[in-house]
Amino acid sequence: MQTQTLGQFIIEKQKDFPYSKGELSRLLRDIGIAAKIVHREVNKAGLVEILGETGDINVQGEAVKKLDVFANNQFIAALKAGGECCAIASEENEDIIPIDTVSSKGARYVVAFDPLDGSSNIDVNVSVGTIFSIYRRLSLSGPGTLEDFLQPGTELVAAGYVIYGSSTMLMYTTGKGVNGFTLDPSIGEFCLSHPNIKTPSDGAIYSLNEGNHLHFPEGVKKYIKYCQEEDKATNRPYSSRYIGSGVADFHRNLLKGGIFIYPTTTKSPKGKLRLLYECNPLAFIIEQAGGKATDGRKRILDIPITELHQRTPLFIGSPEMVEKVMEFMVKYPV
Ligand code: P6P
Repeated sequence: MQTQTLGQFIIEKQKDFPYSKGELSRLLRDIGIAAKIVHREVNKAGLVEILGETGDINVQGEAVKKLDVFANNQFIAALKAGGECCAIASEENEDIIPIDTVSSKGARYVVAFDPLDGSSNIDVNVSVGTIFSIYRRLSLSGPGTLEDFLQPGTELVAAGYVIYGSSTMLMYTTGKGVNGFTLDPSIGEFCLSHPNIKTPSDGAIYSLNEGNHLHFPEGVKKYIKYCQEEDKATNRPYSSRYIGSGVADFHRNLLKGGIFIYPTTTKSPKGKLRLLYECNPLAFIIEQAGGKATDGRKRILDIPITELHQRTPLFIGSPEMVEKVMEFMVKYPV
């Protein structure tokens, strides 16, 4: 059977949005184009002078990798050229990037993205990813504004990620399930490979950086101990799997079942991961796949967002695992 390309799929699903004039479809197309260009560069990173650091420090206080800059520029360029969004927010940029071109007149969407999540792993050939979110603008006309991005995750129109790994995959949702596409470099197309993904309700993989154990909340420490206990009836002990590249850890757990936790730590008293760029889009995806995402107490998508680079603790994955760790967080509240 002829596999369906991302473009064909987007057009076919456009009928799910009766009032759509195709803008969202074209926006997803633009993201797919940038992902192919970044794929090409990531896959030859070891061969050309694009590894290593630029010597700059980004707004997150992290060393900027050359591929971070390349990916950031590609997504910004593709979104500007496509004319379907009126502003961009990138994790690599301090402020939003308003778009006020002739082609973006009347654009109804804004896009937030983390251009290359996990980029500290690039130089050691570990999978990295792009995470993107699409919101309807709130401002009425002209270039988009900061307020267009300060919307809770429940207002997301679409979200997705690209994982540049053993193969390059693009996964996304528009609120009607999650579908995955694998890039076939021989034809330069993302082809439907994982239709209507549902994450296992329970799992046997837990992912977190146990180097921070000393400063974890008590509930997280108790949950880790629970994961390590012998109990055949509940498939314990679980396996500890932590790549340190959030998209890669998330993707594995989405498909196999599992839980990813980045709690508060001393170094990150509000959590390390960003609500707008990482947690909301992944939370939208996991919920659409039947999973759960909380900050240890409340649903990620309900968290009010008051600043662009706001951080939050993240507990995300198989619903039964998230519910279990939340029991420990309630029982041991400090
Ligand atoms: P740590 C990468 O910098 C990232 O934002 C996520 O991709 C990843 O899950 C996390 O940080 C790793 O953080 O503190 O464990 O190195």
